[in-house]
Order: sequence, then C-alpha cells, then structure tokens
Amino acid sequence: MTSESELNTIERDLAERLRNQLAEVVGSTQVLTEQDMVAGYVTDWTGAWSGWTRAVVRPGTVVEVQQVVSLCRDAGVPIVTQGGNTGLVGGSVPHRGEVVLSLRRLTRLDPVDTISGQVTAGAGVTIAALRDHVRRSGFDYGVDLASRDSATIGGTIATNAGGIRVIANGDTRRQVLGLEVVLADGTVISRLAGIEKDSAGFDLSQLFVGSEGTLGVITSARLRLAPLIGGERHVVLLGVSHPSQGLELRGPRVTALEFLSHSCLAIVSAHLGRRLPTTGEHPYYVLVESSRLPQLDPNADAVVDERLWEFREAITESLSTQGVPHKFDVGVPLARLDEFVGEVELLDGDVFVFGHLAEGNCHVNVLGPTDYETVADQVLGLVVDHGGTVASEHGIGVAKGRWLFHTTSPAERAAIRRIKHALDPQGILNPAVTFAPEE
Ligand code: 2HG
Ligand code: ZN
Repeated sequence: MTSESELNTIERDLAERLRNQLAEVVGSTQVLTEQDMVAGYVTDWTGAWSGWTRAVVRPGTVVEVQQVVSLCRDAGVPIVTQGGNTGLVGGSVPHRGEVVLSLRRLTRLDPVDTISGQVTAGAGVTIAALRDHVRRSGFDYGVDLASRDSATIGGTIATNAGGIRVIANGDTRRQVLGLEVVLADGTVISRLAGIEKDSAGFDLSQLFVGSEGTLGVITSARLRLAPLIGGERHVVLLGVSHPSQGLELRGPRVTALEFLSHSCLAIVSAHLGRRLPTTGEHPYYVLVESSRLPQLDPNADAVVDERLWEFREAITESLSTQGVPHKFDVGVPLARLDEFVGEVELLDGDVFVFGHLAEGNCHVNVLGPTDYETVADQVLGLVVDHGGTVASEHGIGVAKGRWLFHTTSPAERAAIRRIKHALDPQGILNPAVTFAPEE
C-alpha cells in the first residue's frame, strides 16, 4: 500500500475522524496532512526510506502526547515516534499510514543541576541545543555526532546513539539516569529524580533506551553530564596501512578516535574542493583528538590541525552527492577489525568504510547498482562470520530486522516478544520495527 487513496471508504472516514480528534487535542495547526507539509516527515534524510502517513501530529506537552497515543490506540492506528528524523535505518518514518508523532516541540530544558552534574531535557531538544545550554554552566553533554543540529535527545536515546565521544564518555545509554515515558495505554512513567545509584528493582528507564519507539514514547530524560574539558585539543590525521594501527593511540587524554578508508578521504576532499591533507596516499587514515599531542613515529605521515574534523564530518554528506548509498552501521570485535574491513572493501560496488575506531564500529556505505537485500546479505553475512553486531549505533529500524535471526537465540527472541506484548499488546508502537523476527 503506497498511499491513503488505497484505504477503503470506511477506513478513510475513520482516518478523517481521527484527524479531527487529534486537532482538538493539539490544535489544528499541529496536525499536518498536506503532501508538501508532511514531506519532510515521511522520508528519511538520505531518501532511502519512505512511506505515507494518515497525519503528522506535533504535541507540545506530555499530556497532549498521552491524549494522542490514547486516541490512536482507540482507533487502532499505529504510531511512529519521530525526533529530528536523522535516523538511517528507516525506523523513524511511517511505512503503511502510521501517524507520525513528532516530538520536536517538547523542548523543555531545565537549569543544570550543578551539584549532581545532571540536567533534565525534553525529547525534542537537539544535541546542539543541549550542549550549548550545559556548557554555559561548565559542563558538557557526553554524546556528540555530526547530525547534532537536528538529532534530538529522544531520538538518540531511542536508538542508543554513539557518535564521536564514546571513547571518552560511553554511548547514550551511559548518559541516561532516568526517563519519562508515555506507554501505549496512555499512562506515564517518570524517573527524573537523578538518583546516581539505585537498586530498587528493574531499571525500567534503561529498557526504553535503544527500543526505537516500539515500547513507549520517550518524552523527557534525566541526563548525566560530562566535565567540560578546556584547553587545547590536538587533532591529528595519520595515514596507516590497517585501521587497528590507530588503536595504539588510545589513552586517557584521547577524546575521539576515528578511522576512514582512502575512498572516503578522496571523496570528501573532492566534495570540499581540497587537496588530500596528508603528504601521501594510504589505505586508511586515523583521526585522533587528544588534549596532549600523541607521540607518533617520526616517519609517520601525519597532519595536525583542528580543521581536519571537517574531512571526517563531511563523509556522509559527500557520499549522498553520489547517489543513495546502502548504509550498514555494524560493529566487530577489535581483534577482527582489519580482516573485516579488508574483506568488506572487496565486495561489489564502490565501498566506503569509516567509523568509530575505538569501538570497532564501522559504517559501510556501498554505492552501485546492486539492490539493498543482496548487499545486506554480503555485508551483514561478513559481520556475523566475524562475531559482530549488525547495529552498533544506528539501531535496527526496518533495515536489519531479519538479520537478528543470526545474532539472537530463539529463547531471546521469545523473551523480546513477551516484553513487547506486555507493553504494547495491540502492537501500535512502531510496528514496522521488530527485534524478534517471526520464526
Ligand atoms: C557518522 O558516524 C554517522 O558519521 C553516519 O554515524 C554514518 O553515514 C553513515 O553511514
Ligand atoms: Zn557514526
């Protein structure tokens, strides 16, 4: 089914009634239905994932979120919760008419609790806005990524986003002390007190981290903050023959450790209209950021310049000028990294590999005529062979569900299904995303 026109008359009348009820809750200007108004919500950033929606709803308060969820549940209409829509696995766009619950208006940003080094933020606050806010109080947010100006707190929690600071601060899960979540039945659970250590039963909040909108709607978060590191930061780009060579640079002063293949550096340099920053060409490059200049081999081909970040951060954008790449965000054990990257680069098509070296997190982008499923079988097959994960920091979305067959056991999948059913018995929350493919 590709659009509302394929619904029968009764379904269309029900959709119309639901839209009117939603408008009563959030106001008619916050229910979007016109094609040009919903366009930015129904297709992802890359253009790879797209669907249609009965309506985009933009609630401004938690109570409105509760009411929207309850109305959709009563109407039996599924919901896709959306933040900045920067996801890359099709998990934040509607596929078959789901209502898009956009949380961008939930921009609550409490004063920083300087005693505990914590803050409470609404799901719609962007990473950049949060960072600017907490920096004014001498703190930093531990997660940072290239899409910081659009990616939201809610979306990054729902996908357990990683980014460039995991080596120093851990992933998003590590920053979350508690959440406020609207459940599928319209009730709210709230853990925003910021208790640093709590052994009173299940940590329910953590269940929602990485759940991609399938278990509840995250509306606010209590977040742990990182210290704001002042002083100079040295950024070095180093040519290497294998990515793992960069692992020798790890240390307490390192705040980022990234790698990219030559194909990535070449395409970014061309896109930015710059020369290659290193003296020579190398199979791979490592970008390290540290508060102390790393000790390098005197023969190393290395450049030191803070502006080198541009070459790393512009990779996604540069690739998208060449077409719509098949994207695979995967992770492999560090001991298998070189072998995996070498094998993946030999696959058909133009292969670009880059990522977050310290975690073995590789972003494999493939351009070429081969269809997604065929390339997925090849790339994810290699990941499984090397004992890795098919989703390191972007989530599963609709892109990788079936691959969980290879990385989870039947018992695990059965337990996941029971949790999903307990929290969302009608299956209205992001139904296109599944972590437990049917046997
Ligand atoms: C990054 O690390 C993002 O830059 C995007 O996770 C990865 O475009 C991609 O494949
Ligand atoms: Zn990444």
